[in-house]
Amino acid sequence: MQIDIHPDVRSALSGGRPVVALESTLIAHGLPRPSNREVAARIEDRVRACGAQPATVAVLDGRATIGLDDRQLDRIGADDVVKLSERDLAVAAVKAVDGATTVAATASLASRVGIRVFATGGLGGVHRDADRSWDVSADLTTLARTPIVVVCAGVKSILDVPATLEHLETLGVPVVGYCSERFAGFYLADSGHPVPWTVDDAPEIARIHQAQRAVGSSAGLVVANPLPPTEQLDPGVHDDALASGMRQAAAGGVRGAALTPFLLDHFHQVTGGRSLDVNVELVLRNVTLGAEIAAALAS
Ligand code: PSU
Ligand code: MN
Repeated sequence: MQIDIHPDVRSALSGGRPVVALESTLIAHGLPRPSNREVAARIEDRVRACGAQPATVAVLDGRATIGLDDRQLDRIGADDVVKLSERDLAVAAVKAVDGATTVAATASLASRVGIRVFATGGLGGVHRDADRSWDVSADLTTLARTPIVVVCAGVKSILDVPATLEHLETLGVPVVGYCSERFAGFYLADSGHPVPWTVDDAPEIARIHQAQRAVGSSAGLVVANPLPPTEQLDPGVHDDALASGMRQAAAGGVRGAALTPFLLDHFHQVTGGRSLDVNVELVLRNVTLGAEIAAALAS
């Protein structure tokens, strides 16, 4: 697959300066239009304000693109963009389509060009009905063989969180909580589950990433960065929105790749936009930490 690297990203990488990869599925399918485009800009601006180079990843005309200019961000924020996981990249290349990359596809492409830190909202994971649907996000299997730090607010609360944590353990992907003993619950500060390890600062995370290489691991590192309780979605509102969203998805036969965008949109509607504010806030916090980790790795 042809990989185009934005000149600013290329010079940051060759100069050993901090770079933070960002995913485009979050923009294209995780946030409502048209505010998604403005949020994409805010996320990139935050990375720059923290002294790092943003590298939003997408597929444009079938070419993997690492670092997007304004017009390319417009294309990702528009209507007719498909959702590409890692397995779709080769097909998308041959069909020369525009596509937004998931955590799996973004991590894979970013790592391939030497980016070591990636910040996003929530990872994909094991869905609640996975015992019947087999719906387990490729985000997990990709992270098992992709040496990149992924800063997230845990996994989407629509998933089976304990099953996802178990699966990450099986796959050999370490999970650390940033300044917290609790695994972040995406819209909520606490998913209700503990993390195996707690880390206190960005340099420690950078050292763990390096130590993984030293012990011969090619796995990623999940850094769960919980919202402070004051910033989270009201837990009661959250649980009601989740229950009604799951019912509607089941009734409408929504499943597979369409389920995440459907449920996120449902949350945005039933919370009157509050979930969107929380979603944006948690991504901004994650990219801030991502920039600190990238700086620690660069120094
Ligand atoms: N979390 C969000 N919004 C999103 C996603 C995660 O808050 O849009 C996306 C990510 O791109 C993640 C993908 O990789 O959902 C997982 O999709 P699936 O469950 O179909 O693998
Ligand atoms: Mn899935």
